[in-house]
Amino acid sequence: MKHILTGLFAATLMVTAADAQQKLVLGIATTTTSHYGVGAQAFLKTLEELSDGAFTGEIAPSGQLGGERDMIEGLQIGSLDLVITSSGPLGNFVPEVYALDLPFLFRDYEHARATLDGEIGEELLAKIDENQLVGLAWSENGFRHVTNSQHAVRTPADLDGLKLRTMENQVHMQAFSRMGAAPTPMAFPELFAALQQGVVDGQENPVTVITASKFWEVQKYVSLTGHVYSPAIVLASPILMDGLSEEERGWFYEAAKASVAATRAEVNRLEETGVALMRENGMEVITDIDKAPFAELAKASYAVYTDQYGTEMVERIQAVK
Ligand code: EAX
Repeated sequence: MKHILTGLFAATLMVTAADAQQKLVLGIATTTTSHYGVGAQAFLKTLEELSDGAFTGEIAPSGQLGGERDMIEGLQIGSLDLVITSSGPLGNFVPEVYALDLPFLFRDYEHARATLDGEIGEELLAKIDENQLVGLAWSENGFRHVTNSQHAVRTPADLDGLKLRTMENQVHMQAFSRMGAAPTPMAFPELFAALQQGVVDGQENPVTVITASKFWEVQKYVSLTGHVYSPAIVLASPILMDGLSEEERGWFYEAAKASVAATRAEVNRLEETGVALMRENGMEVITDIDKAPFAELAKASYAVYTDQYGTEMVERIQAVK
């Protein structure tokens, strides 16, 4: 089904590419009303306005075109035009990006946004552009928290033996095995069913994703561990971008900026309202977490990045005010 759909979209693109008007497809793993959905709508609306209707687009939500790793591959082969994705699977394509996935690195949203909007963010976008992808702008998923169906998690000992779905990300897997869980990497579109069927006991995601995906239907406990900041990114297909004029490319970068602003505003809103929403839907929210013992164990995962690239980037990120 996935492949038939991708084929269909590719065929549509081939027809419309010859016309003056290009219809684009933008994929997201979450729903149309999620923070990415809001960002995707802002992207397409801004692009349509700037281009006077020459570029229009539609959103392929909820992993219809596959998981985030599949969609990134789709950009590289040109079966998909645009993706808003977490950085989760991106390190598999551009290992330098793992620097952003290190647990307990960013102090707060301000620190993360300043880093991504500054020279470090620019440098990493340039690295992405060297790997058959176009990084238009860093966006946001949010600080991630652990949810599960078994018991309240307050300490690393409470993670012991929990089968916990992680993203397909070496840093995250390493961090969770050090913290005591049994990490099971899995693409996001498979996650809800895996939780429902008890294939895994828990998962970790920001409030944005927990609420958009209604994880309260399959998870009782949420612990506000905030163990890692989860960047997102607006990515474009190099095959699409290479065929554009400089002016047109500029519109895509402008649209990405508008998308990031809309997504961050939605993250802010959900950070304020999300906990109440989770409680209203029956989740037990554990807020009094001592993060120090988690951080101490999780730090071992830094080696996934630093063994290859050293500690300089980590120190530069820590130094961002
Ligand atoms: O990007 O895979 C994940 O857990 C991501 O956080 C989610 O799909 C949003």
